[in-house]
Amino acid sequence: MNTAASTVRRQGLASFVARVIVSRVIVSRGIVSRGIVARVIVARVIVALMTLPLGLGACGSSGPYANRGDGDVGRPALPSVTSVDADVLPIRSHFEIQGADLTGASAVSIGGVDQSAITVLSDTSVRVDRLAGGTPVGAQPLTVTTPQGTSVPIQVEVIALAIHPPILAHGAAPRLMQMGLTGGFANVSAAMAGTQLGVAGVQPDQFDVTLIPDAVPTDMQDLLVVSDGRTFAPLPVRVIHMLLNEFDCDQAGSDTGEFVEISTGVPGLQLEGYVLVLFNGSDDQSYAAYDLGTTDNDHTNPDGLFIVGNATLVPAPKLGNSWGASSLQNGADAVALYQGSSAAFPNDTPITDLRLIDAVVYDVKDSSDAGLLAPLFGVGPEAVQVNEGADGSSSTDSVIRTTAARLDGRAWGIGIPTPWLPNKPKP
Ligand SMILES: [Ca+2]
Ligand SMILES: [Ca+2]
Ligand SMILES: [Ca+2]
Repeated sequence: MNTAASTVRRQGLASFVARVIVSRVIVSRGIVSRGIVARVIVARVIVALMTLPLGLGACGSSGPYANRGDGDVGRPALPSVTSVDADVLPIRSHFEIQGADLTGASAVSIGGVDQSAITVLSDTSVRVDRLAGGTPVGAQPLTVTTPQGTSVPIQVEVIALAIHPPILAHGAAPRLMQMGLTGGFANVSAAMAGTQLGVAGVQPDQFDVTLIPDAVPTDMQDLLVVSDGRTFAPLPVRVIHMLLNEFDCDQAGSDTGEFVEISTGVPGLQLEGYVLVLFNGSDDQSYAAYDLGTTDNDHTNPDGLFIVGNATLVPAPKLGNSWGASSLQNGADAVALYQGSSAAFPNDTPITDLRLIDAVVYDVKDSSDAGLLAPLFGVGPEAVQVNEGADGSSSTDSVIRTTAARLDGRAWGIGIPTPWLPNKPKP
């Protein structure tokens, strides 16, 4: 036997002898009968003989076979839960449960709903990777189950926190709405990827984030909310850099190859909550608006691209996002991408930068239109109008994005039309 095991065995024997002495003192003072003590001693001798050859186990202070007291020597310990690492648990959020004897945890139940996405981190910690959608809101019991049994429940607070739009483009100002939050929102702060977000319009059941700045990295990011000192568990949301990527307003004869291409960098996205608006340079008011991602059929393609354009394009635009021949005016006009819906842009809506995500002002050999440029780009160096005929062939050329700069008229050049495909500069 190695030294450690030998030491453990000596400690076990010493503990046993000490307990026998204590028992005899108890008997000598008439606290319990000699018969009871004899039975206890015999039982402990049996336990000692069963456990001592293993060297360990009976004397450990933690783990599934912890010594939880004289009567529990060698018996597997039930899991126990003490806390979670957030005050409020939004549906779809992730968080950790702290407790003891959690090794081998096979299930977490919250409000009676089994949480299928869990990870056992240690004997004292289990992570819920995604709070299940069907979990009821309000104060709910939480238990952890291991092969040894189920913990005594603790109470946690579950809320449903909706974000609109559900996908956060740089430049968007989403609204967060909650259901089931005790006391409602108050004194709210919000952060993402180390960036503190502006907050406005705080009401008990909703508040607005004023802007998702371009500095927030794209991809899945944890939204962290604190309301009245209560910390919400991190809620993953998708951040994208959504841009107008290419457009083609002019073709030979009747224009039947018109399109506006939007890039997101992510395949399979439904761009719910965003709208493409066409503005007429003659009066600087809207003449059409197209909701993006309004049906299940509307998703970005494998290149992360989305098209609004002539119904005859191949591949065709998605349902509801197509138009007839000669519908995209040839300039000077503008195309702009907003957070919102077409309901906010009935025909002849004045041009605006409210909830503006990206825009381009263009022409085919027309003079610049300050009435379009200034509201969209201001009067700085970004206020540049692009000419589809700059290379002399507007009927066969398109205008393509050449840098990732959002809301910058200098980010465009002449290309070969590539609807639904990565852009191709003109050689
Ligand atoms: Ca046209
Ligand atoms: Ca063209
Ligand atoms: Ca393209």
